[in-house]
Amino acid sequence: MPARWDIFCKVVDNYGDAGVSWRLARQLAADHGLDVTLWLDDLAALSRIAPGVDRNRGRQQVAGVTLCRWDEPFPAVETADVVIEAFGCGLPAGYVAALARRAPAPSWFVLEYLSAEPWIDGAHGLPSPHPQLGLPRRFWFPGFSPKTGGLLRERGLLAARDALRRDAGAQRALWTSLRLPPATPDELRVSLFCYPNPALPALLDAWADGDVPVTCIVPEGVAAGALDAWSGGRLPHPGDPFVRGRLSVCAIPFVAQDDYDRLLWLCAVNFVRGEDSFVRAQWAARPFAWHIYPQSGSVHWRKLDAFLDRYAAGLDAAAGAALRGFWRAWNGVPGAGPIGAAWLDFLAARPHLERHADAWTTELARLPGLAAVLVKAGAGCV
Ligand code: TRH
Repeated sequence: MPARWDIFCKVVDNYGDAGVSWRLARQLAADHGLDVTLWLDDLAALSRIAPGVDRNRGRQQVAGVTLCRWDEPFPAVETADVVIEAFGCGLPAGYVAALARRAPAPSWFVLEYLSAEPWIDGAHGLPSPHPQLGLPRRFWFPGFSPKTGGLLRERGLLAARDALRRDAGAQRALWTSLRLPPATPDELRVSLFCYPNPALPALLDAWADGDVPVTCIVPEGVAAGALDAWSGGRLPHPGDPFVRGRLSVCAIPFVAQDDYDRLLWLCAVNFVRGEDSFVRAQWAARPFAWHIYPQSGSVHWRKLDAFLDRYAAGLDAAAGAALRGFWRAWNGVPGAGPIGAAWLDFLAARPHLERHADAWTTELARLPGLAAVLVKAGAGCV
């Protein structure tokens, strides 16, 4: 009998909470043959990025995972051998009481948010016993060093990426399915996924007025307010791009996670945000820009710099400065220069950034993936 795993997740906002939990659940089932149930309190976001999911069904089987809506009062269910509490969402009281009756005690992990800050190395794996019942529980911090819990990476992911990059027919099929023309050799194809961003209009201007033709692919609804205003009410829709100067803005519907990966693999520059798309851009190994999730007190700027410090460490000084300047302008960091000029520097540094993206991904891929390490820990092997 495969071990039983339960993942609990509450959607705070957007797609990342559901997206990370779903990716982890699918990987545990597909790559490790585990019996996984994902308890999610809201299926709406997931149903947009996992088309097999019916947002109105309380219990369903999708991609080898049992997906259950986390309703309250929570039913009396059999507890699992390994329990993941995603992003410190807490567990239903009755479930915790049932866990306390289990012998031997289950493995219980609190999966935390991703950060590149150095303190993560020391915090990963620390015990965090349940305050009232003393049940053993440990922190699991994803991260970029061998001392952290790693990053989600499916088995065969990079081989699948490379195969798509060699397969012109499969590339055409993807573009056609998104109602996009195939990429031309002279254009720069960028994907755009960001939060509302005051820097966007000036970046669009820079693309429209630039020397290089840019095709900007944006999932419907993303930056819609800014795009509507910038295009004078001609918000693009799938199959109906908006063109100004050298820029075509092409909308696509939200796609399944695996297709989103493919999109990133085929674009020359990827704009990503939050946590999961940020990681996927790194597996795509192309130059990218991260719009970090804004937090109160601007602590996110510290996190942005922590990642930049790690990521830019192996870059030559000029390319590193271009990357830093562009990311800081894109994230509205005080003191950053205008985005248009920062974009030109980023573009000029592109050959360096491309080589570096490849080297960075190769290094990251030497580390075991998050699910693989978690499986060992869940079995008491770490
Ligand atoms: O949507 P996000 O901003 O999600 C989050 C949440 O805000 C969360 O509260 C926060 O804690 C976390 O970020 C850091 O960005 P993210 O993390 O990139 O998640 C987006 C998910 O949507 C990711 O799994 C990729 C997926 N996706 C698709 O599958 N298809 C698409 O077309 C697009 C645009 C995204």
